[in-house]
Amino acid sequence: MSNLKQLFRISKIFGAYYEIFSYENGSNLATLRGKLRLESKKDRHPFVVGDLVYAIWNDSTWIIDSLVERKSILHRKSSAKDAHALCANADYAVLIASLKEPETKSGFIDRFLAAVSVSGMEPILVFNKTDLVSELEMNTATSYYHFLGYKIFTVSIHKEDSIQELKNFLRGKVSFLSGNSGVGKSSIVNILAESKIQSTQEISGSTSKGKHTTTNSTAIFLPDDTVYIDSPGIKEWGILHLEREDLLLSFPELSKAREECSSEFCCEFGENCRIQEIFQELPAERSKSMESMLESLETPFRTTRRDHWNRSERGR
Ligand SMILES: Nc1nc2c(ncn2[C@@H]2O[C@H](COP(=O)(O)OP(=O)(O)OP(=O)(O)O)[C@@H](O)[C@H]2O)c(=O)[nH]1
Ligand SMILES: [Mg+2]
Repeated sequence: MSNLKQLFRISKIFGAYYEIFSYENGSNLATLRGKLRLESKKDRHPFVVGDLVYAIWNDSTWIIDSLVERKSILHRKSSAKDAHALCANADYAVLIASLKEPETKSGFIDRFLAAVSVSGMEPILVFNKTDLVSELEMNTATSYYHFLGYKIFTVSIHKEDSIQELKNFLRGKVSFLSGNSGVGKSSIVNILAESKIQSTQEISGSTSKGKHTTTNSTAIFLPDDTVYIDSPGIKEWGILHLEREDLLLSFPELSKAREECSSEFCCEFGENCRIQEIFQELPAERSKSMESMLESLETPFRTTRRDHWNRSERGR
């Protein structure tokens, strides 16, 4: 094997080890070069799944030498700690949602869309488990997002045609699949990849929630340059890495109003504020969702009822 640098994509991360893949060299384990290891001590997450890196074959191992500039990166941030990078260089950030078992709340969808709006990825909404709800319920849940212009798929793992349509759309692209635990991310990836690569597990009967079956993000490569990245279920999508303006602009209804702002776009809801006027006209769910996101920015680290409960439990 030559000592030349070869380009790979990071497909999985296990502590200090990286699984890297290229169509030419297949899947390999790699470690970081000393210099990068030192840098990684400062930054807990120097690399993320989806990153493109150069690696060198040295002494029977692949050593990651450098990172290629990212064209997109998706984060979430729920606490004072660093924002958590979820995936880099994906073309599509695909939210897998379901209306039942478990229910993906519209507030979660809006937080996902806000985070994606600053990521450089295109958001795609996939409503799974159509077999569990009526057509009317599904249309009610999706119609407003359709109206806003988002790309939407309604699918079920029990309806092959629906997944085929999604597959055609994702062909040749890098797609990061995300969503609550149990919505069917791994089940869909297995059908898309035509292989039972990812483990799946039944929803808990008592809570209708998933069991966090997938614990590590994994990129799956198809021969036609299509890449699917399956990821662990997320409970809450923290948006604390966003600015107030990013949040407001993430709503297409409000970003349109920007052109009509009489003064500089200040986002302070001043006198004659066009954004403020449009805010009043939003459907109840949407304005509740935006208010909740703005409130998280203002009181980012407030204790939740659960924190309070945990502390009093510990105190006993
Ligand atoms: N009825 C129905 N069940 C589905 C559908 N898609 C997935 N499921 C079931 O939902 C359960 C959870 O699916 P998974 O694919 O493990 O969910 P996941 O999103 O990967 O969950 P985590 O890895 O925990 O984040 C499994 O029992 C699947 O068989 C669907 O379209 N309809
Ligand atoms: Mg899974």
